[in-house]
Amino acid sequence: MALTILKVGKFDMLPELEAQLKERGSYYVDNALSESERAEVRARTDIVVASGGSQFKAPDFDSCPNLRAIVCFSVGYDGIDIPSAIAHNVFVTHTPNVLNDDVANTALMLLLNCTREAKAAHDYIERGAWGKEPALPLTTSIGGKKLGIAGLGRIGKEIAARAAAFKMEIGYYGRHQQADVSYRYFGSLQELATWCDVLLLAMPASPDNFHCVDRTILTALGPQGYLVNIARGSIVNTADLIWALDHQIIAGAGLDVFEQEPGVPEGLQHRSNVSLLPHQGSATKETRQAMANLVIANLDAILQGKEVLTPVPGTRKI
Ligand code: 8YV
Repeated sequence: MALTILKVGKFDMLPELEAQLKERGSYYVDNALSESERAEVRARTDIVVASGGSQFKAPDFDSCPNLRAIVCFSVGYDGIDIPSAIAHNVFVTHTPNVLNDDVANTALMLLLNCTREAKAAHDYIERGAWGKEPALPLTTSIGGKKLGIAGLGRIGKEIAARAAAFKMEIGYYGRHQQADVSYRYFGSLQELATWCDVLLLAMPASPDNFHCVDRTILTALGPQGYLVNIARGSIVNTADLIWALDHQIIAGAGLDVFEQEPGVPEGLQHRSNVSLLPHQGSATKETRQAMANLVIANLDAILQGKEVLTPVPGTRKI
């Protein structure tokens, strides 16, 4: 029987990955199907291809009784109901490590863009202001400043290494202190926010950290402090962030991720101290290709009965 492969969630599928999926089975896009087509296709779906923003919950598992695997074209899998996957003996794979460098580079790009107000400087040139209007206001140096990383995992460590090269002092918060890490540890997000000049979010999203960056944390970060988020929009209470920017509770922000993607609230836009990216962390040709290769390597391992390369922790390996 030919394989049925279903893309779930709105994300940009790499054409090379789509072509390789089509070589392995009949390929469907969930949100392009009518309700009746969707029910019919889901009833015979073997493989779901998902991404960081895809949602796949208990009723979705029920609608796909033949599902063997969910292969994620992303490191994040916060929209997937992992306990249901385990209960249904479904493989779930993701793409860790291959995107660490580009996501860490994006974090530093946002950090420099917002502290040095790169957008305002670019606009100044483009409107012909250089030499005509007063010079731009002086900006903020990151050298010697304290970077507080919330979530010192694979990506957080790459960010720390880069920030150390920019002469920043590093501290981190996570559930546990890491024995092999010499950076200063903080036992709570609030203590980290109080200590640091830049609060950088690099942890996976979970129900536990929904909106954990709120008025209290932003107030602790303070009027000289910057927030950088390359993790997930759900971690930050957006209304509180807009309030903090409106009232100079913090100095600025660099954001790659948002609560309702695609889309950025007006209240975050058109500010010289806020740098915005439309979820570009892993969006280079090289990294997306490496992610696609890992998706296919995992899928082929599943189809050949071999151990998967990068299972989501706790899920089926063979
Ligand atoms: C992209 C990401 O959103 O890997 C993740 O978790 O958020 C990003 O790499 C995306 O999943 C690529 O399709």
